[in-house]
Amino acid sequence: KDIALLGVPIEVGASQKGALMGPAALRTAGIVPLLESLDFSVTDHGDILRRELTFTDEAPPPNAKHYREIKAWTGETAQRAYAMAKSGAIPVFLGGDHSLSMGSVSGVARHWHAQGRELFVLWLDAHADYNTPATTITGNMHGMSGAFLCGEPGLDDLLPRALRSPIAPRQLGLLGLRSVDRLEKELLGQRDVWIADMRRIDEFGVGVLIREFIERVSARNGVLHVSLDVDFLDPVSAPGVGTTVSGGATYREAHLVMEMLQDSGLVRSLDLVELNPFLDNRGLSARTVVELVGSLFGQQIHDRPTPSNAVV
Ligand code: DIR
Ligand code: MN
Ligand code: MN
Ligand code: MN
Repeated sequence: KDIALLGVPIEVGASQKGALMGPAALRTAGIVPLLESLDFSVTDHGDILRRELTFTDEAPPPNAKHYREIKAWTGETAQRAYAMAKSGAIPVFLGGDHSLSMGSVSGVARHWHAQGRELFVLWLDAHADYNTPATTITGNMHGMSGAFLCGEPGLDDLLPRALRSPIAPRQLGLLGLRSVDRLEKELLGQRDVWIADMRRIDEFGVGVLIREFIERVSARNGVLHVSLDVDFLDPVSAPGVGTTVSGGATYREAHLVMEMLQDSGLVRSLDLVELNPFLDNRGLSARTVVELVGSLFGQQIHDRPTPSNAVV
């Protein structure tokens, strides 16, 4: 059981500065000893360094702020993600804003594609992050990651073809939504993305919904990448994020999601993104996220036997 950690301190994908401190806060909150206590062998690869990135000087597409910088991060992150996944470890990406997932998911998807396995992506987020340069209001690229990964047009040169491995919209699941832009909603409505917004969570409960998504993955013998945006959580449990939206997942709902994902045995990689320690309350959000990581990787309140049939 190997876990490989990589810090990706990118912050220009979001409007607020400070997410570059996320990896340090997650380490301070004890992510390494926690994973070791769960019997993982953890290799911390440190952070990608901005000064080691290669910047191009092409003309950026319209409505994509800091395109050239994000392109540099995405290329490096995708290569590192591919190598980490290929090594057999579970890659965990410490963000950094959500634009980092354009690289992390591309890299792990390329690995699983080469193995003949479909990679599903569970996006835990208040936002859909399904904007393109044609639908975005803000131009912030952390709001475009999901659309990019599904091959939507507008950011076609962000990653060289050899490093790209788009997923089909039906391989993407969005859980926790409560803030979607008008044109973004229109685009999503035309795609086969699995969506459980807060309304569905309120009505059916998060357990029923996560089981539904897990069944979609196992029905295709897929594997799963989890992309956790801190704003998935209600700001009461996690105020340290640039775009808080009230009415989010409770502390216990989030843990149940993680516990059920662990039971599924499908999770092969993870992003922890948008943590902004500068906006936080004495490390509360970093500690909450690290506790969720514990549930995702096997920490139990009361030791249950390994479920004989994980999904039912
Ligand atoms: C908004 C907010 N939909 C945008 N997005 C995100 O800027 O595209 N906020 N991801 O965290
Ligand atoms: Mn996000
Ligand atoms: Mn968000
Ligand atoms: Mn975001």
